Amino acid sequence: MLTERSKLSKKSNGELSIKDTLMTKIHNKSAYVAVFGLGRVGLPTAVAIASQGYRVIGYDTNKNITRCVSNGINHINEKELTDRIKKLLKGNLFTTTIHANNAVRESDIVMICIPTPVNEFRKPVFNHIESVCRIIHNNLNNNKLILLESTVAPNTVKGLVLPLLENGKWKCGEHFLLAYCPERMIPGRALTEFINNDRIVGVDDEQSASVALEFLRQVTKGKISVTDTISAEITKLVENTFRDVNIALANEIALICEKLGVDVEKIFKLANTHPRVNLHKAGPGVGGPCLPKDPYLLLSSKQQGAKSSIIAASRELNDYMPEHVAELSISEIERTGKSVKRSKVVVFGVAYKADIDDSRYSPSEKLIAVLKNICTEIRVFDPYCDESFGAIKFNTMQEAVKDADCIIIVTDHTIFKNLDLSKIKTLMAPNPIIIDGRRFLDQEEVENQGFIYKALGRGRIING
Ligand code: SAJ
Repeated sequence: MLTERSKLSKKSNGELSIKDTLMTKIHNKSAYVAVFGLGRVGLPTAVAIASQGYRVIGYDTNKNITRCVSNGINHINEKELTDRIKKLLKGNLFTTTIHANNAVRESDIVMICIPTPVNEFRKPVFNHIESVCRIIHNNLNNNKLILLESTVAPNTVKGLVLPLLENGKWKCGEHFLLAYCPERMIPGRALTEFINNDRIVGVDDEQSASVALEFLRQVTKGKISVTDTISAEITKLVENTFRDVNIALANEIALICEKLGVDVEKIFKLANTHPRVNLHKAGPGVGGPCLPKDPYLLLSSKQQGAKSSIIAASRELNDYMPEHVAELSISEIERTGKSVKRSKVVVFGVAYKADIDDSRYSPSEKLIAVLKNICTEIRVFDPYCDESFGAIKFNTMQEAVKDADCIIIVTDHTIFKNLDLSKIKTLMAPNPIIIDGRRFLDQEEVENQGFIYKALGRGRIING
């Protein structure tokens, strides 16, 4: 056991090496952990680590979030999180601060869980990371392990984080250790996924490797693969780009199927019987804080002159999907002979995916923006989200559909799978339309109830 002092290596002046100092603190759980960013990644991360017996201090630039969390109020709709936060606050294992300097000074391990957006030109914005690195540099009062969890453009650790942390004063390996361990948790199951998922750790020196690995082993249960920092950065981006490109493929096939009068779902089911084919799902677009942005972080390293077209084309296609859903809706309204301008359209779902309250970069945002230019009254119904993207928000489905001409199912919330069609029909205006962005409903059943029905990726079925 490394905790035995006899086995600890000492520097020439008799002090313990940075590696052994941190290893000891990690083993006996006396290491204090600061988590920068208490969002959908940082908060579950802080809670998961504090639950393992480490003292965690959370910091967020948004003072409102810090205040809520310190009062046990969870701003994230995650199972278990609220109860755990209250318990940890009570047990003094988790505290928050509005003073970034203190958070660094009081900690042995600093975890960075902050956003890494792209700008209007789809280039990475580094100010958040730069600012945290400067704060750490200015408050490096003892040996620390710095763990970057945020998704970043290739070479951010070596080219930006490391120089900012050292900045002529400190040395990695001597005063601090540095590792990149991108998060892999899916919103909605963040706590469980933090603990159980396999992880990648990027490190460029042996000491950082040993200490980061040891810490992660203490707080997670999945398999950990160690590599260099740039490989870890690219791997993280590739994971989300893989998903985005595959969704784009599914969407492109859906558009083709619509034109050919077949059902994309049927085609995918047949194709997926091949042992090496596993198609993603076509839908009304790709949202969330990661997939719409991460492919651009990967492309931002294209200065090297690598030829690339699939990734950008996939992004464009996925970005086009909400527009396509708007086009489907408008053409169905026109077919009824109604005035599109005067039609009342209800968007079902503003969350970017099923059964969560997160509406960041949701396809509904663009869909509503397009429809608002054409129709006078756009309504939204989403029991999970407060957001309305400028449309009129209704709290019940009954109110939302009253006298409406068209419903558009955008989010794949489970509740939209089992709609009470006969009731909805009685509430809506004559010749009601349902545009099904998720192919949730059975065409025959919907049409038998007296609706006009159009599903994304499902042409007028002519061949069974
Ligand atoms: N979507 C489709 N078709 C599909 C799958 C998803 O249209 O077949 C849409 C969803 O409706 C949603 C969007 O894609 O709008 C993104 O959803 P998602 O579940 O693919 O991704 P996120 O952003 O919630 O989480 C992803 C995850 N990455 C991967 O699965 C590779 C998660 O593990 C990461 O931690 C997260 O990004 C992140 O933070 O990077």
